[in-house]
Parts: sequence; structure tokens; C-alpha cells
Amino acid sequence: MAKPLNIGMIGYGFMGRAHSNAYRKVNHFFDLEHEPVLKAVCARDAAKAQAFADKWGYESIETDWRKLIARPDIDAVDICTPNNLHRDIALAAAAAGKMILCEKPLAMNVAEGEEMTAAVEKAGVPNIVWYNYRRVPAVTLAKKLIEEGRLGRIFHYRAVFLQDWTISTDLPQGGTALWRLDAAAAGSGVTGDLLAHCIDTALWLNGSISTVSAMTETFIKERKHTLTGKVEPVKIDDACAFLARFDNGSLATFESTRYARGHKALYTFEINGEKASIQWDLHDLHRLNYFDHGDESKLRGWRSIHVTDHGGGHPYMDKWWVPGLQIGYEHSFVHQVADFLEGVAKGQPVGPTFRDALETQKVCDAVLSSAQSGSWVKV
Ligand code: SOE
Repeated sequence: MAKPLNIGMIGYGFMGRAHSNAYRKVNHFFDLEHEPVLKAVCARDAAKAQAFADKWGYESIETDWRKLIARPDIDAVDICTPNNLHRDIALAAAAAGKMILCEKPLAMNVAEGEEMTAAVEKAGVPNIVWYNYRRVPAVTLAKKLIEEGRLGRIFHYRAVFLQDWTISTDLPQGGTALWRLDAAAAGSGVTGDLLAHCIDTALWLNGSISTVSAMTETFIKERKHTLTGKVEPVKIDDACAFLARFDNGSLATFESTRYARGHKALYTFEINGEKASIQWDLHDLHRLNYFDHGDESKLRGWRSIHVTDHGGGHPYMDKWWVPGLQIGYEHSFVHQVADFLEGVAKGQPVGPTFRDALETQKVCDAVLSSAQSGSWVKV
């Protein structure tokens, strides 16, 4: 019988659903010492919190996150709020000795991220940030291939994350989901929301970034604000592109926008090494494309690995269906919960920890500062 681990979730949007789904599924597929129990969900609007609780099976609701954190029956706090609340909630949860699972990006900026990291480390509480794409099996396989030295010296890293959902000038800033357009709630635009994913994956796969040179643009300069009802300046970055140098000597380009008409969530990366290259695409997330220069020349070419095999080669897949049958986006969250719980059982940290996510935050801040100054910035 698994030991219960009581979850208190704060926020109930898109990520609240993704996390709740993961908590509910994880013990059906993974053998774990602990089992998440959906103890309480917290939102300011009691009716909405109750509707969410009913749908997902939370035992109770709170409308004040401080009360949720104070509850002795909560073991872990899951922060699914807009970014401007991450800091206060994380500091309070750490002080109360709760485990913390925090949505990305870690914080509004590096200063907040440093405070939060210091707080969880001082409290000694297990902590993790939901950079979920690391745990798409094809991405985890990429990490394995790199660690095995199959790519050799790395020359290039290339990543894009393209969307098109903010092109309309009628879209307001603020409110459900649209808080992402409000700098006061989000901190930044595509840099913290989308490039942060690309940066997390890149730091994990290719090591530290030393310097960046960036440009950003805000295409729609004013939008109605849902809180004030007035048309106000838009202060987030709608698009951002940057060049980077990694500590290992490789060169990188990163690009993200919410104005790439036709692209809904096109996250891709490619890594070119001396011996081999790899390529991944979120729209075809179960495949890892791999080119090995060591192949016999008449057979040499890009191979498309369908990452569904069992037997230790393809990460996580032996926990799901039979080889050949694939899983999807939501499973990356299930994997994250499984790994986190395994870490809790072993008393070991599991990445991306707050400290790992702080490194991503440092790159994001350097990118925004470079875009402002127009010069190269050291991370
Ligand atoms: C934005 O549209 C968004 O939902 C991000 O907030 C998520 O982190 C990303 O995974 C998908 O796009």
C-alpha cells in the first residue's frame, strides 16, 4: 500500500488540469512508495474552486492560499498561479516545511528566483519546477545519446518555439489565460513563457550558456486591460530571438514568437555534433530524428526513431503500452510526478530543482537585458 502524499494545489487553469491529471494517473502506471492524494485546491472564487474540485476529485477547497499552506494535512504545495504569485507562495510554503512543485518560469526575475531557491534550500524541502518537456521520452532519449558521447563535440544548438494566438488586436491583457499578456502578472512575454522551456532543455542537454545577444519586439503596443477596463501599454515581449554561446564552445540560436501565423505550439530543437546530429519536434513528439556520420556511407541518412520500445532503451515506455503504441503531451507531467515521488522516497533532489530553474531565469534576464541595451550580455 503506497503512503499518501497530500497535495494542495493553488490555481486551477490549464496547468492545474495537467498536474491533476498526472497525480491521478501516476500510481496506475508506476510502482511508487507514495501516492498523491488530491487534498485541496485553492482559488479566490469559491464556486470555481468547487467546480474544479468536483471535476478532478479534490477533497476540499480553500479560497486563501495562506490557509491552504497552514493546513497540517497538506504535504506538498503545487503552485499553478500566474508568475507574480510564485515568490510569495513558495516562500510561505518553504517556511511551513512543505514540498513545492512550482509552475514555470520559476519567478518574475533572478532576484525573486534567488530568494526562492535560498528558501527551499534552507528549509530542506523537496522542490521541482514544471519544465515538462524534459520528460517527453524522445527528449529524454536525446539526453541519453548525448551522455553516451554519440554526438561528440557539439558545434550548434538551434531552438524555436512558435505560436500565433495573440495576433488579434482585440485580445485584452489580463484575466484567465490572458494574464500572460500582462507584464505585471507574467514578468515577461515569450521569453519567460516559451523560451524558458527551450532554455531549460538546452541547459540540460548542452550545459551552461555564457553570453547572449537578443532582440525583442512588441508588435501590438496597446491592449485593453481587463482589470482597469482601460487601453494600456503592452509591456511584454511578443517575439524574441537571441544568439548564445555555450560554455562548451557551441553556438546557438533561439527564437520565439506568438505571431507566427499557422504555428500553434511548434517547439523544435536541433543539435549538431562532430559525429552525429539530433532533431526533435513537439508536433511529432514521439520521434527523435538522428543522423550518425559513423553509419556505412551507402546507408547514411536521417533516421526517425519512434520512441516506443521497451527493454531499457526508450525512457519511460515500459510503463505504458506495448511497443509501437505512443503516448502524448500529458504523459510528460505524469513522468515528472513519478520521478519527483521517487526522489522523495530516496531523499534525493530531482531536476529541474529551483536551483536548476534559477539558471534558466538567469538566461532569461540576460536575454531581456541584452534586448534593451542592444549589446552582448554575460549570463
Ligand atoms: C502558452 O500558450 C503555453 O501554454 C505555455 O504557457 C506553456 O508553458 C507551453 O508548454 C505551451 O504554451
